[in-house]
Amino acid sequence: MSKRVESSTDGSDLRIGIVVAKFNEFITDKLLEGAEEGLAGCGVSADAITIASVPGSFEIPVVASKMASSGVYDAVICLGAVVKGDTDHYEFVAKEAANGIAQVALKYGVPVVFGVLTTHTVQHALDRAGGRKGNAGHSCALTAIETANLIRNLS
Ligand code: INI
Repeated sequence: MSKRVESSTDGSDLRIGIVVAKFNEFITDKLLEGAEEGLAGCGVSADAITIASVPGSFEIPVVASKMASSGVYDAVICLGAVVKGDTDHYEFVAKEAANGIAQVALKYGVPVVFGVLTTHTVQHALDRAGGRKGNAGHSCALTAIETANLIRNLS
């Protein structure tokens, strides 16, 4: 007989860390707003949320690592906006942010959610930060809650 492990979007008993990049702050502020709304909608109280601002998306993994390893947080949400410029810098920042975030999650067994937009234009980022394509911060909040509850139910 197979056994299905269920998850839930009830965040009332969860502690969440958020790491948000200040680079492209006019975009990441909106992602943060979406994430906070999403968490509140899942019943996460404001005092169960810790927000850490970092200079840019490249700095997200090291702070996410500190949070994930602390044992304090059930999930960490990473928010940033990497927008293609005139040089290759964008490629390196985006890759390191994505790889670093994935590594932190696997190393500590804590969901570390990838809410770093990587787009070719500012408009494409704004579309995904509360614009016509929704708010990636909001969907990351739900992903964090669901994955944290799933992990809790597995153990
Ligand atoms: N950081 C971002 O979050 N988004 C970007 O688009 C970006 N670009 O394109 O340069 C960016 N660069 C800064 C980077 O994250 C680091 O803060 C910096 O390199 C210092 O380590």
